[in-house]
Amino acid sequence: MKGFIFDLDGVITDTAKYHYEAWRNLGEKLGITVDEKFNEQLKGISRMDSLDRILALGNKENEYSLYEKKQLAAEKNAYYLNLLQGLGPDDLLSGVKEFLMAAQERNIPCAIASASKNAPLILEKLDVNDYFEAIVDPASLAKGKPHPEIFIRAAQLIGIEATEAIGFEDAQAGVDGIKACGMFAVGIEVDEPLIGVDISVNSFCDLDIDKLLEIQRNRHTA
Ligand code: G16
Ligand code: MG
Repeated sequence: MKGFIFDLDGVITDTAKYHYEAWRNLGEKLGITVDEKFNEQLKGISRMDSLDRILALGNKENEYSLYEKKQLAAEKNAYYLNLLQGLGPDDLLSGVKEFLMAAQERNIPCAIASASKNAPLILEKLDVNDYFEAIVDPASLAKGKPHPEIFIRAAQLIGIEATEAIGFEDAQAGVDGIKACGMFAVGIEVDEPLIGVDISVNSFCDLDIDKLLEIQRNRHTA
């Protein structure tokens, strides 16, 4: 048994840049500079936790009530959703569609393990819903990435052990979660190097599905 577990933002599509733009915009309003380097720490982190990190960056963590924070998070999400308006199948990252088709041909189940509450909407816009047997609902989780819960849940949903799955991530928090449950980690590295991955590539174009499965098999029996 095997299966593939994908992060969404930065792996299936480049919505990571829209998250960054939306947080930067909110940061400007609050007088907090969210730069590209700091943004790396927000990748894979839930909406409210990201907001908490930004407020802490500006030493403003005690300035807002929970109600106000929820409003700020909703404001960021509205800005983000606006940026997503034109999203379509052409926005799949290179090689993703071919990889998903190859998985389907081999009857390898695929699941989404994304911290994003917008994941179902994004998958629908990209027209790739049919390739996934399961999407973890991040609202159902006790802990976010880097905790492994989301990856363990994704494996359960497709009926395999975490150690049988291959996880794909672009963020350090996600890679840490994948490795914490003994899963094989493929890093999609664009800017920052990812620590602890089993394999790293720039895009799915660099991945041969059969070779990947062989490497994972050998790792297991080694
Ligand atoms: C993504 C992004 C994060 C974002 C989080 C929550 O996670 O990487 O930057 O804060 O989802 O997204 P939303 O506000 O849409 O619920 P992932 O796990 O897909 O990389
Ligand atoms: Mg990501």
